[in-house]
Parts: sequence; structure tokens; C-alpha cells
Amino acid sequence: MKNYKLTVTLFTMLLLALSQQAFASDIAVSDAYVRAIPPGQTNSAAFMTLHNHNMQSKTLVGVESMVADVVELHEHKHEDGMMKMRRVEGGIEIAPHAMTELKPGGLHVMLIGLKQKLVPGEMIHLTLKFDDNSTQDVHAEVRKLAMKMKKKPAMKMDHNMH
Ligand SMILES: [Cu+2]
Repeated sequence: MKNYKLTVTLFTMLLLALSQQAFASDIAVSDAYVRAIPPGQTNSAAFMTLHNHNMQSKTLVGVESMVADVVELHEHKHEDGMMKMRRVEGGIEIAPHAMTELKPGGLHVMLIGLKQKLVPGEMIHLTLKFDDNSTQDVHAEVRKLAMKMKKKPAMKMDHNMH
């Protein structure tokens, strides 16, 4: 009788482990970070690299976070000589055994209406949601990104011309 009970318990544990396995996303996330923002600004963005170790493609369809009112998947695109930001339609697909990079100037997770300060070094909790209903928790470090300074060769040239 004791043995029977133990077997049932082990079997239940195995089932639990298997069902959890089924909902793990199998996406490896690396280098996740959130851009620190100057005071007064209410929006920021998160970036990361997504590796798909599956045989099938996976699509990131949404991200949830407690730090912002709204979280959207965005991309930057050149249009009429201007850099424009827009919502990604249909999510971000990651091909089988491929990787997709979310980075400044490209795909990003937009955090709109921040509810808390983003302190450099602190970790922000994000939940990635995929098209197969799997989810993945990510901890993204708040980082101060170097502003791209405009190079000044034009000024040098001006001086040479005089
Ligand atoms: Cu954006």
C-alpha cells in the first residue's frame, strides 16, 4: 500500500514536470536591458536577443510588465528620409534555430507611461508571451545608454577652408 502511494506521488510529480515543460517557451534570452531615461520622460524601451532553439518558428506576440501602463512591440523604419517608430503587426517572428535582436534603432519593447523610476543597475521584470501561449520571464537590467554624439568633421572642414 505504501509503495502504491509512492508510485502515485511520483507519477503526479512527473506529470506536473511534463506539463510545465510543455509551456516553457524554449527561447533563450540574452543581454536583456532597459534604457535609463532622463527625469521627466515617461517612456522607455527594452532590448534583448532572442534565440529560438526549437524546430518550429516562434513569434513574440506581446510583453507584460508592471513598470509601465502600456507595453508594445515596436520597430524603427526609415520612411521618406525620416526615422519612424511604429507598432509591429503580427508580432516578432524568430525562425527555427535562429536569433532575433531587439536593439536601439530597430525592434524594441516600448514601455509607455512608466509607473516607476528606472534606476541604472536595477532589474526590471518582463514577461514575454509567444504565439503558442508559452511565456518567459525576463529580468532586464536598467542601463544608461551612451547618447550618439554628432561627429564634428564638418566643423574641422570649415576651419580648413578659411
Ligand atoms: Cu517604440
